[in-house]
Amino acid sequence: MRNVSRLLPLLPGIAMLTGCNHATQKSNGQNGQKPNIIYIFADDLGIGDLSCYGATKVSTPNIDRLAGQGVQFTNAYATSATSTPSRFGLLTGMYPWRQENTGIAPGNSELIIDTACVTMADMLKDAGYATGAVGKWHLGLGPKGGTDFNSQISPNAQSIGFDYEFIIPATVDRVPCVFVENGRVVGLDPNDPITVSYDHKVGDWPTGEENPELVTLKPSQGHNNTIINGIPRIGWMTGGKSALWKDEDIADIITDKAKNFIASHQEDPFFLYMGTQDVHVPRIPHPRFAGKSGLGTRGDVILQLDWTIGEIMHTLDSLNIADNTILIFTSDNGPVIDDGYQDHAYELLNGHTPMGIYRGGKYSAYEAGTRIPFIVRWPAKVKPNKQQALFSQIDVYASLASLLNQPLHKGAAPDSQEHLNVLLGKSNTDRDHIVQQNLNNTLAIVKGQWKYIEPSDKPAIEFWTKMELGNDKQPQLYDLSSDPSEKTNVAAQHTDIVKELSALLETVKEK
Ligand code: NG6
Ligand code: CA
Repeated sequence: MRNVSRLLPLLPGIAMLTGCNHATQKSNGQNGQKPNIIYIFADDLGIGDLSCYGATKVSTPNIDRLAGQGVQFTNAYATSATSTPSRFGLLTGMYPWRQENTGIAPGNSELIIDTACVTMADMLKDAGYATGAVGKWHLGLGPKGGTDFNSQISPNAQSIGFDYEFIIPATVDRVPCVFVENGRVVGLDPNDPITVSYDHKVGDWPTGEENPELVTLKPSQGHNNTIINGIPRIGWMTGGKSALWKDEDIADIITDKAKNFIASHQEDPFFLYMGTQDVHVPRIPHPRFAGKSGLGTRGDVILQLDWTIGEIMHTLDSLNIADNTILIFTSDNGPVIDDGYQDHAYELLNGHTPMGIYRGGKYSAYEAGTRIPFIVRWPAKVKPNKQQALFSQIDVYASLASLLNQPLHKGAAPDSQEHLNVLLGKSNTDRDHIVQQNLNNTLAIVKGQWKYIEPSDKPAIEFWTKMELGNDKQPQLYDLSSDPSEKTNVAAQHTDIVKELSALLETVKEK
């Protein structure tokens, strides 16, 4: 077994951490009764976007059925208010703000998870699982200096514990608009190589900035670089024409890949990590869903997402493996209405409230930034239940390791705590405290009824979306029990609590 200990690059003021030890041994046999595990990250889905969480303007019957058969959390959090860090936190069990370069990744970013790290996928592989990553990735690919999409891309998801990979490299609004399967761009013609840049135009494909007349979906913010399928994206690309995805087919394609992975591993215990592109911008529903929600394309892709979950559930049913499959459905961060395209999402909301009663949204340190829908279904072992305990996605890693009696490797998953009984709805004990992060790495800590947001001199409002980021030069304290919408900062009235929580946050940072 390799035993690599390394120092991670650190943010100023954050103490040194021991790194991860890499798992190389696959444990043998005894897989008989181990449950399959499927973890589905929806993208930018809000706690108010699902009918099982109270939405009335949009209906999500499949996800509602999942919730009705499982444990439905109301106080569960993502680690971060954007995608890359949330995904990093889940898979490494380490708070992303401990490592530099975990912010929103460009489409040509290097793989940001050190291949020496024992990820949750490594841990499950060690426990005898077949592991697959399908859909949105957004953790970078390839070595430092940028991804070369024209040859075998390494490192990739397979370098951090996944046997199989079929991924969207970054986000659907970022180039390159191609799928990568086991390190290769799918459908790439070697005579038409891909070039990608995030700092200057490459090639001669039209851009939103130069050729706005060619655009079928206009940007509202940013999103004015290379036009692919009529949609101007973030970043420039040229080449790889035969490999370009069709936006309206993405849900069908990744759902198919996920179903195939499940079917081909029905005899093994398997771990499927799936990231949907829904409901991130650009929101391009398949014609079957277009116009069906009455709430514009944001609503339509919620229907599409619900269909995807239904397909996964039907697949499990038809293979007769639903009973012993743990199916977790959640979101990587909170919702945003206009995230950069003129899709009329605001005008068409029609009273729909993606944030529920919560303040802020995607990017924000306020509750709607990280308080997400979180549903766990395991029919064989778990009774349907509502779960009000405080829970964080950071704890999924250690909790699943405990379920499988997999000891954590030294240095692995340093922030992940075992809360298996909470995950499975068998206990409702709150985590002592949880920490979340906004776009600017401002940290907030929730403990009991209190939420403290550390002072920050970063902007109060996100430049493009006008989202309240929760940054304030003064400390903020909210009593979530009486003020879940964080309307009144009571820091001045409870200086003792502010002191206690800021000190606690410092100890977490220094851990
Ligand atoms: C922002 C993009 C936004 C989205 C986000 C990442 C602009 C103006 N905004 O910078 O559209 O892509 O990054 O979203 O470019 S995430 O859910 O993947 O974190
Ligand atoms: Ca997201």
